[in-house]
Amino acid sequence: MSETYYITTAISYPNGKPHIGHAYELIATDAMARFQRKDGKDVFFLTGTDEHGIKMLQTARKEGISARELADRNAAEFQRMAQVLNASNDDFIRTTEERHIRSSQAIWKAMEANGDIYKGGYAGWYSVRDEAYYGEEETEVRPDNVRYGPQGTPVEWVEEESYFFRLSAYQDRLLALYEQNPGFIGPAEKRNEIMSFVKSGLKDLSVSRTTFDWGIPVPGDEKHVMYVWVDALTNYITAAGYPDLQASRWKYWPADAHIIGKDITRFHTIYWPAFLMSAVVPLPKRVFSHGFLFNRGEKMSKSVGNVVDPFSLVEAYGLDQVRYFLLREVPFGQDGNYSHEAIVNRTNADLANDLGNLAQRSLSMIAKNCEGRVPTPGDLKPEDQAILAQANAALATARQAMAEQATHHALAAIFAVVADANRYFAGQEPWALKKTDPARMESVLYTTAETIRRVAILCTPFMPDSADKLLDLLDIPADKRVFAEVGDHGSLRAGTPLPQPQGVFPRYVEPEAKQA
Ligand code: ME8
Repeated sequence: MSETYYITTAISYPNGKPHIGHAYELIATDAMARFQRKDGKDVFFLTGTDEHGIKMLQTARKEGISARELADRNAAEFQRMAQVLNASNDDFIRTTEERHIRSSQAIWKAMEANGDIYKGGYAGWYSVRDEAYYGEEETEVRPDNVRYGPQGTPVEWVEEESYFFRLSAYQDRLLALYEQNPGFIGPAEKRNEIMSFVKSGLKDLSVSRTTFDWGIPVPGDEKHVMYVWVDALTNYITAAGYPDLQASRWKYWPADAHIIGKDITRFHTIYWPAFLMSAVVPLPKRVFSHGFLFNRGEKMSKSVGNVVDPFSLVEAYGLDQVRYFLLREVPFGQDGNYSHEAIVNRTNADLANDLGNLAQRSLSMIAKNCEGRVPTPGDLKPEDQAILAQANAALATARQAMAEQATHHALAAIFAVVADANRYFAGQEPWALKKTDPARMESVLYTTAETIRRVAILCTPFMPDSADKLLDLLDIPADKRVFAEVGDHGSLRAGTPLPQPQGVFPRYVEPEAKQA
């Protein structure tokens, strides 16, 4: 039986349409899921929507519809986005589903049974936007006379009866967790930040609300609904079958990686492991916080309004171009910018010029000069062997990088092979060899096509459709498009007939230039 690998995105708030930040997270997580599948693992990849909480209720009220209608309408948009982005998620969870209500109530009862839930009164500075209470010292009154919380959102004084989770009791166990499992939080800077926050002391957490009812009822006290983050975080075990530990999917838990944005790191690295420890459920292996994407350095968000819609981005540049750009250009874990120029430069240079042209030129030569069949190589020279070995080494580098969610490093290693393969091809001048040494020409064309095969397999997690088109041109069967086939033993067989070559990566041309 193959090793399992469970990876998740955050679940998005469907109080608006999906934006580029959501697309970014989904694309990155999809590439990671696909990468592990290509490496032979039994992968479970989860995404979904976080449908409860006061924010949903407020937006719904503003629009004159019910929270459920709002959730239904926008959850459909998130599902459509997953399709348009070619996400390979195995499930899409909605927190309003019956299975999730059952699971959230079960984890609540488990935490209660462990003595970690008690009733009290709560008064504090509450941010509606963050759905979080903050200590007075975390807030500040700005010149506009409004008090703001640490995320820069307005806070108000709220008093209510509330259940509490004994988070303070978990401080030492959490610190031990971070100490003993340095990989639990990535990137490393985030780990340091969280450790010093936890060291500064944890307060018990208010985990129920009575001021509204759009949430999961607290078992045994139905005038309370659960604080949305208790319900939201639980999605990750719901999808694995919790509380049914005999469920066929329970084998996937604990998750190998939760991929989330930096603004929700505390929820995932402090609350979530504490809830799980309390409920006696194993902890996820890793939480990785990626950065925020900005449009030319400007912050995008639903409330700010300068949202760039992922659907139009894909329409303008092409899906695999957008996927490649986001995963290659921005170091995963850091904030990044994108702009029209950056997308066009990056994809024209790397995809159209480097990979696209190399494939087009070499495969056209094969079509013309080798009767459209895989050429027959003679003894390979050191320079031929070097480029093939570099492709094999890129797999090792990519594996290492993807284990740390460094998609940009993985792609850099793969595209370094492409750049060197172009130099190799230009340096060997197969068009000149055609007259002087046709046998050597065949070796060079073979080596180039074989390098493209390896690179294309390595590209499948990142640009699934385009990589498959390249592999179609090399007549590689579907079951051979896996990492185990990258090395020499999977090499192209001389004499195999190949289809007519076709361009795979069109150049982006400005619409004005097209008309002219
Ligand atoms: O936070 N760039 O939902 P959400 C990159 N429901 N990532 C971004 C981003 C940007 N500009 N804006 C948002 C929630 N994100 C909760 C999660 S998980 C149990 C509950 C990321 O719709 C954000 O950091 O506000 C988060 O990981 C994801 O998009 C969903 O954000």
